[in-house]
Amino acid sequence: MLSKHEKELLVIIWDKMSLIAEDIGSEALLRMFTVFPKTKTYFAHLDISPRSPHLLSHGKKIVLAIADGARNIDSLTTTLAPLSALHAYQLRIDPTNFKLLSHCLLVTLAAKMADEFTAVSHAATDKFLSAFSAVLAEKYR
Ligand code: ZNH
Repeated sequence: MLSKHEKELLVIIWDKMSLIAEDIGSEALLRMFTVFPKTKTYFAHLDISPRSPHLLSHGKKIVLAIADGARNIDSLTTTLAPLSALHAYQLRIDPTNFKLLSHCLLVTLAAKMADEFTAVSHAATDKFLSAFSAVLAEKYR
């Protein structure tokens, strides 16, 4: 589904984003909470106000998990198995939410990367986040 070129591009993009993981992740989360307020219900136990330590640390975890996925794109199912189980059995996140966060991640990348976020990068990232979300949602079946 993803070409060799796209896979290489994704590793480059997410390695770069890993360097500013707190910024990218927290911005994507804030966008999600603002545009889709129901998503906040999962984080009632955390302080998710802008730049709060929880928001930054959680944002960082998300970006690093995605970067890890990009580096292991041909074995996403095994790489993400623990994360998938966590979201399905423990956190019980309704899988429709994965699409919402993916969308907000795309918007965040577009805003941060500006001209560097080419149509090719956009398409590759969109496909990758869909695949990532599908794996996260796998355990619900
Ligand atoms: Zn999630 C957690 C990732 C989506 C909700 N996450 C988490 C973590 C990670 C993640 C890495 C950590 C883990 C540990 O610690 O071990 N996510 C992720 C990703 C994604 C996601 C990558 C996509 C792409 N999530 C999601 C969504 C939601 C969520 C959509 C909702 C809305 N998570 C969550 C929660 C948690 C998590 C709630 C827990 C937090 C705390 O800290 O408590």
